[in-house]
Amino acid sequence: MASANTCEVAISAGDSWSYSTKTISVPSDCEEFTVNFEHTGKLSKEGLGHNWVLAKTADVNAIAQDGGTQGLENDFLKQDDDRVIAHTPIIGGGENTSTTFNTSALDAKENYTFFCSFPGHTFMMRGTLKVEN
Ligand SMILES: [Cu+2]
Repeated sequence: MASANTCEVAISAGDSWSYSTKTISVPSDCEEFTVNFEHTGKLSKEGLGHNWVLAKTADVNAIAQDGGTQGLENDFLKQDDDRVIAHTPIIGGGENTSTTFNTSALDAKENYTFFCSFPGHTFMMRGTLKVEN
């Protein structure tokens, strides 16, 4: 059993289109994994909001395309999109949020990408999530 600290990660984004990290590793002995996400900038969520969305890499572009028209109130995601493994709400400067997901949803052989679904951010705000062996 891993210690609680290894089953979570802190990631942030400010008033630009990038995350503080490009790679997240999930230890294979974590049953759940928590992502603590902070917006370290000053701009509002309407102006330059960010979220953290996890999906299979192959699904990312379609999720972002479908979500782009869904509005801030839906976190720019299609509601109940079962391609989305986990996501936080969109937050603005000075706010923080988190999401916890069950690692049984992850396959060590699969490629996962985390991204921001705010329109215009998706292609720059991306990183890789992998399960450690
Ligand atoms: Cu963003």
